Amino acid sequence: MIRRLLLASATVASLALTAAPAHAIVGGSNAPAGAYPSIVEVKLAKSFLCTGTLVAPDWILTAGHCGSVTGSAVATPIAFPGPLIDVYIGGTTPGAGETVPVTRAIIPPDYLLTQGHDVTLLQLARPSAQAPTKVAGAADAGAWAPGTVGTIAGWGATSEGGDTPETLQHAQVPITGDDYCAGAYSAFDAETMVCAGYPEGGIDTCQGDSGGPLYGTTATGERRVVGATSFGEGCARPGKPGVYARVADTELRTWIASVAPAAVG
Ligand code: 4AZ
Repeated sequence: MIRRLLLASATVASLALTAAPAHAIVGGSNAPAGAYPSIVEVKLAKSFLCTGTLVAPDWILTAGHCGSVTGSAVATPIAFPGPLIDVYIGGTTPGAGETVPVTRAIIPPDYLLTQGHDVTLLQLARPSAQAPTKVAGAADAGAWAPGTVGTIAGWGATSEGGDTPETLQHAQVPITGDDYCAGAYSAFDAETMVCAGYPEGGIDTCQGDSGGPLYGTTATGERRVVGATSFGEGCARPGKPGVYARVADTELRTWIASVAPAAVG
């Protein structure tokens, strides 16, 4: 399991020195302006890049390892102070999205205990003017059933170990079965993780896409968030699908609803 955040010994002070080069989606294409009003570029301590989704007017969903000061090296619910988190909402070029101050980052208490629960909620000081995309509800399970094609979007590297893009990237990937993902990753947990990708690889999330959306479509054609980019072995490798926090299923959706009721439904 690789969450290459390079925050191993991170203190906030050392972050600026140790942060990884910002690395998008592999195998994607430029997103048209305005196509994803809810996509968020998340910058931690001015240097370290994640992606997120505006899930309610004043709440952004991102990865647990993006909100935690120790990153993925030592999972902890100690969150980054809000003022060290910059967010750019709904843009398609770097730094161009709407900026709104972050009040605080909230990490699920279970993030400490297990390898799952890789989510963080960022509370905004005021509502964003962009249109949020809510987390899918219990009635929307078809939106992320195995074989269903979801949409990934993000600001991360466009090749494994490569550079970040000048334009927001997006692509489509099929959601895999849980057994398939368990075979690919020994740490797979079917309550808090869901995988997506082609068996032959080629299209995937990558470093810097962490926390960003895996979007699904409801039976009535509405976009909903079904996953938050979490980890994977490399990017777009055959047999190694991307792993996403399973935000629309009971365990994580219940926590999200308890913190930000407006984010689900
Ligand atoms: C990362 O390092 C990362 N291929 C995110 C997603 C994937 C791999 C790595 C999935 O943030």
